Amino acid sequence: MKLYNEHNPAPNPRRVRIYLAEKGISFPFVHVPMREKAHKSTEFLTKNSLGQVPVLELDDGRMLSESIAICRYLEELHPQPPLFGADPWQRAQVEMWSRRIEFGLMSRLGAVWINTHKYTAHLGTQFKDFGEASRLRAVKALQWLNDELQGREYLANERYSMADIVALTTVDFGTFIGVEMPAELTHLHAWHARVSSRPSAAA
Ligand SMILES: N[C@@H](CCC(=O)N[C@@H](CS)C(=O)NCC(=O)O)C(=O)O
Repeated sequence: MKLYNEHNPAPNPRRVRIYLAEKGISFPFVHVPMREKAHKSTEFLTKNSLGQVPVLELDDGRMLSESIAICRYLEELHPQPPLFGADPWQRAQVEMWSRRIEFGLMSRLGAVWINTHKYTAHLGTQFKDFGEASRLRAVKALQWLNDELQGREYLANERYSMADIVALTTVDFGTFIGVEMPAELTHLHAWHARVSSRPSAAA
């Protein structure tokens, strides 16, 4: 197996790297330099027609895209320790939280990134009003997350899971693009410090 990867601050490949570090799994990474548009090359588009990283290549040549799908596949091969929940209820909780973070926060941050950031200005028309409205919604999502984290150490099942990986990479990407966690969101900051202190967070 090998993973087509991009370095930080790209949040989606980082999800897989953190997952691998938590599991103690390693296999080769192939760097796909996005600044050089390697992810949009004809060759890379045969691996993922969306031109996005990460992509997992199996030993028989099959390709798997989508960071969470990649981690779910690896979870089937390496079930311990469980990062997607240990029973039907726990698995549903991890799914619920991962989807809430992706749809409620990551999609808003993506809109801020594409529509307001100087690094993406060359990609096409930026709809600044939409980007700024998305920034407000992203901050509201952070406030909601802070409230949800009151009295809890982790997002799902009172244990570290894929949902925390998705949230950590998303929150850190927000900071990179200028949507920081407001200082008064103390539960969110405490959770962030907790998950960032794990060695895997350096991935
Ligand atoms: N939902 C996908 C998102 C993948 C994605 O958007 N990756 C970014 C890098 S972090 C990318 O390749 N962006 C280039 C593009 O969308 O054209 C996943 O979870 O893997």
